[in-house]
Amino acid sequence: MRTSATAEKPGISRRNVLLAGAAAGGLSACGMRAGREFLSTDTHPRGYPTVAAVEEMGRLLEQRTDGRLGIKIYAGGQLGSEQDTLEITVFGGLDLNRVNLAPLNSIEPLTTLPALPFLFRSNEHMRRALDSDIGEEILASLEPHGLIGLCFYDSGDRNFYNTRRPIRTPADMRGLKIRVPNSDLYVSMIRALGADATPMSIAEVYQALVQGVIDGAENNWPSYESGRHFEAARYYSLTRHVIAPEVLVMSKSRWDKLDEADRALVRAAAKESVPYMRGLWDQRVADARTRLLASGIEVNEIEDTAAFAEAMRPVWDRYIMTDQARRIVDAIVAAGEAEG
Ligand code: GTR
Repeated sequence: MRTSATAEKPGISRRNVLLAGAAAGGLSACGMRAGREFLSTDTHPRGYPTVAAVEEMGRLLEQRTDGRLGIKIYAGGQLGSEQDTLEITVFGGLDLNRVNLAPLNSIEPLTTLPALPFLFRSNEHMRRALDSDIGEEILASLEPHGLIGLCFYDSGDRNFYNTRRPIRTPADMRGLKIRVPNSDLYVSMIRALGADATPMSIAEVYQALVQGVIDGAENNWPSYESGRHFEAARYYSLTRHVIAPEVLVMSKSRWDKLDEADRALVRAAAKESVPYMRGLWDQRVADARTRLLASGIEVNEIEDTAAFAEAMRPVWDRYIMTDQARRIVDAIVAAGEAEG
């Protein structure tokens, strides 16, 4: 289990080269890469909105090509962490990958911007900003890294949960060991609140909570529920500090082998899966919230979210380093102000 406070830098480890080989070779040996069935992976299990959205995209592709194109999904993190499967995707061992923005942060700096703390005012604000040219610009920034950004999906708001106490003010965070995704941006956010950041894959969080390796983590209602983290960490505090999206990427090596017509089909099916996902997402958040409240967890609203925003604000300066980044952040903020 990784417990260092700095997120692991990208790089192609020997282990991941082996994993990539196993994924590409092993899956093709089983005949699963026959035809044009794209292989996709997701850390979430079947039934989770991100998985259902990619299934919908596959259904659209099959329908529009009489079964010539389709998608096979390895759900539930069975092929490894998001960081590992991203490397496999870059190598071409996987065709599609649905990840959070966090594991892309160390690959492409522009992906940190939508994950800046207290940037989006609401889910609506995020949807509107990323449906515009800004979203396309961030997706396109992945191409030099061997990935084609196809679309963003919802991830709702991330809140802190822990085994010790309700978080009401930034001072309540002091000294807590908080798991974060493998991203320096998240490490910086936690440190800005005076807590200790522990990057690790989401698959390890439940055990780490139970064993007391960490005191808490942060995530949206559906992930807090589906990872069963609520069983170990009963205090869920609605800081809503990040409203960053999920993203669906395709391996550029696979993309380069598609002709123009198939690329257009893939792009269109991905875009059309977005409104479908949004409907499922809103329902899933409401259902997860209802079930979690009924399970007896202790939930608290934050009276003064500005205190958290202020404490985390220095993180913005650290990650807005270029004119392009400043322009994107300004445009996102303006889209929120237009919302009123
Ligand atoms: C979830 C997200 C996952 C994963 C996870 C995490 O909200 O859907 O893709 O990134 O958070 O915290 O690792």
